[in-house]
Amino acid sequence: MKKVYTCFCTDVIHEGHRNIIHEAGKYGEVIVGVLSDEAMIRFNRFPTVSFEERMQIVKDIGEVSQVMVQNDVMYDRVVREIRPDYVIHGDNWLEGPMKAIRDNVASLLSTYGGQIIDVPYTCNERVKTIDDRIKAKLAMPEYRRKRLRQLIEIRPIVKAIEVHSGITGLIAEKTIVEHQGELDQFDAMWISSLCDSTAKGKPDIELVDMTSRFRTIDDVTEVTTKPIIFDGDTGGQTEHFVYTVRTLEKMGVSAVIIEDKTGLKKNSLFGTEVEQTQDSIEGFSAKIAAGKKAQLTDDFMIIARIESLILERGMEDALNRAQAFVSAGADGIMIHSRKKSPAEIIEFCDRFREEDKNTPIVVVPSSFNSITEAELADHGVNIVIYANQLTRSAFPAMQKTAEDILRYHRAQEVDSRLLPIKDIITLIDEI
Ligand code: SPV
Ligand code: MG
Repeated sequence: MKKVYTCFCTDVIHEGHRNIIHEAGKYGEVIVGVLSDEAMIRFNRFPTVSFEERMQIVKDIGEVSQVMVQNDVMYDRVVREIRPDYVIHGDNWLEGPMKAIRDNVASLLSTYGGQIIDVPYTCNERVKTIDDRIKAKLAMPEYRRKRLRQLIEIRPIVKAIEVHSGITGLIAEKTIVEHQGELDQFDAMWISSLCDSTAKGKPDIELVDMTSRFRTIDDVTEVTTKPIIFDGDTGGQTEHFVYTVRTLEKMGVSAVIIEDKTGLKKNSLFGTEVEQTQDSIEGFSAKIAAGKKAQLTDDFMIIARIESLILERGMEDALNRAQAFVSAGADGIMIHSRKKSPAEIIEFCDRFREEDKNTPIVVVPSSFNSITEAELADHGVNIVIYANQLTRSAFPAMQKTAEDILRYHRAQEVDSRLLPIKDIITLIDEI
């Protein structure tokens, strides 16, 4: 009997999957791989049911003779282990980032004469409705909120990108790339105070009020499913912060990061060039404790951001504060630096990890941008935030377009740099 292999990364079995199984059965014994959660997150979306349930729904299909775990998006291990005569898949992998997976399978099968079967991808209203429902579930506050904690458990390092609108949210949500045989995407979104303020043409001094910041969150949550880390600046008055915590939780935000500054907050990347006041350990610990007491779910995280390195108060001060803020109830520590070299961040992480193996560490490598995600993970970092790169890339592009239209008195010269009209009108999904 010939072996026919297919891999499923789905929470439900719909007619498209049944069609694949049916076609597979015509060629031999059907073996189905279920993609592990970790692999699924990298190239598809977060599962809405547990891995065990996903295994079970495949086992329950009568025509399936064997179910196995597929731990990687690429098929190397699977093909080595079972040497399938055929690998069957929907023909949607003939283009886009998934083509890399098909290429991987084709090259593996070619070594012993195995074959790929591409079946027409089932794309109809019924399948689309199922897909929309799964996305809608992922976007619901109770599912979205807990996902950051889940990702910290699963991912070697959680990657967040800055968003400040529906459209930047869509970029964070949908961008997936293939690079050197690996598929990857962002895990989470960062609602930066700098970029949220900049998008409104305002300075990053807590001038854009919370109600307006919540509107930005609304715009983002309307069109995305990924978890949100909110830049809460100083958290404001403790009496106000407790309300902010409740609202963020209600909106399905996973974490707020507040920084240990007080008075008029300026952006950290100014460092000591402007006057900035660091809060006392006692004052900031009390704010964290009040926030933790106010929160209603176990999912929500309050992350304490330490500004000692930014304000040149030294490593010992940063480490003391980290310990104190964790004792006060912080669910994570963000350590910031504006040095070009990552040395002080690495030292902090290594020394913090000597004492504390578990509390998540967050970093924002805007200045120390040479360090890779893998290096950060090696030093115990759990979350990396790309805090402003989308805004900084859009601004020069828009400015140049505006200048060139003025320069040439028409728009023809800029057109080749623009998103085609067809793409912009089809960019937004309709329900
Ligand atoms: C932000 O993105 O608003 C931040 C990070 O707080 S930084 O701008 O580096 O201070
Ligand atoms: Mg900020």
